[in-house]
Amino acid sequence: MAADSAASFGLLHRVCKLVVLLCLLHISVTVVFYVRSLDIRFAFVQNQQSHNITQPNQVLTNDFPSRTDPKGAESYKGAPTEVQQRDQEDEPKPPEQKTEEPVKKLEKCPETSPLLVGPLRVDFNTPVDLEQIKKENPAVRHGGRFRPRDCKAQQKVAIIIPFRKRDEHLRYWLYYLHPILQRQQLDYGVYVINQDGDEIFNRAKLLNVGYVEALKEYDYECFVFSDVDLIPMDDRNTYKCFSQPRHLSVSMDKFGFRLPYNQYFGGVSSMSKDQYLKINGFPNNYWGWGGEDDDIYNRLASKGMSISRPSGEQGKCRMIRHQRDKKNEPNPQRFDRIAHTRQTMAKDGINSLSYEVVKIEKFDLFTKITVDVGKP
Ligand SMILES: *[C@@H]1O[C@H](CO)[C@@H](O)[C@H](O)[C@H]1NC(C)=O
Ligand SMILES: [Mn+2]
Repeated sequence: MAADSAASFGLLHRVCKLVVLLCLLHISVTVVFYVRSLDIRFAFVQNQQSHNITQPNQVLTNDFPSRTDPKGAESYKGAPTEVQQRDQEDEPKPPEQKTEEPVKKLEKCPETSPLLVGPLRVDFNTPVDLEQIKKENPAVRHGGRFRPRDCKAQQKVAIIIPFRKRDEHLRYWLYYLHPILQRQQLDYGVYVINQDGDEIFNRAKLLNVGYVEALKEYDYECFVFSDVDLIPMDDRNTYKCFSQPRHLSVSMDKFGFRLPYNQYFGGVSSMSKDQYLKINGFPNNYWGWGGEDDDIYNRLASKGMSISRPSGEQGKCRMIRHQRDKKNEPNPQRFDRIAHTRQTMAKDGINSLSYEVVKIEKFDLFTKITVDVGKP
């Protein structure tokens, strides 16, 4: 009997010890997780990006084509002519230095341009040619520069387009965007940053180059980074900067007019000089397709910035369908890279950018800067 109870007491003792130990373990694990909760949340965000689960939604809403406002389509042709005629009168072909001078004696343009028309018809069925676009946009000056005649623009905007062998897309971009940007009353310039050679493509590095090269030419305060194949379907989606970095291509037809995921920052975005410098610009070492936009998002988030976006309605846009480019294969290192943005961003960015300008060409509707960005 005595031996029995001694044995069960011993067992109880051991069970109690085990329970206490488990409690301690539980508490320490809880504490560790609590302390690292920020990191975990961050990793979760990256996880969402790396999965990239959402596939392009092929379903187009039925009401999409009829959404086009006929009035909008009409004034689309009509609105700019007023601007054009005035410009033709006194400035046949101004030397481009003129743009560098500060605009004097002009009132600031209103916060919201009165020239906007709203939804636009966008399609890629009829080819467009540069001569035609030039004729339709006589107020656009050499090198793809424009500023409103009757008021001082709210912002000086450089539009940076990473590019290689997409001339047809560029023509559509110029055809649709020049009238829109003029109606938005921006003081803007269009910079096509053309990657020289046939090495693997580096979108983010080209964007960095565009930032530096545009600033050499004019005192830009805002930078819009746009893929060449994305066209906004509403001119109320103003290509300017906001108090937070802006994501403009928020509802692409390619993704069923939805954001593919909350942290998505690809396609078309804008940043002020300050915002851009705060994150040390963009990464230079994403060669090939994908991830560089997620890296940029991580940079912004790690500096405590948030993303500003237009409404889904105003943020609609269309992507010109195309095959995947040669020499722009998905980058197998991208998942690993975006997992370490916070560790790498201070060393990799505008402060480590190196490239060589091969050629600068001023066309009527844009400035083309061909650069050697090297290879991995
Ligand atoms: C995920 O997909 C988006 C949309 O196509 C793309 O922009 C982004 O770079 C992709 N990210 C990764 C890590 O592949
Ligand atoms: Mn594309």
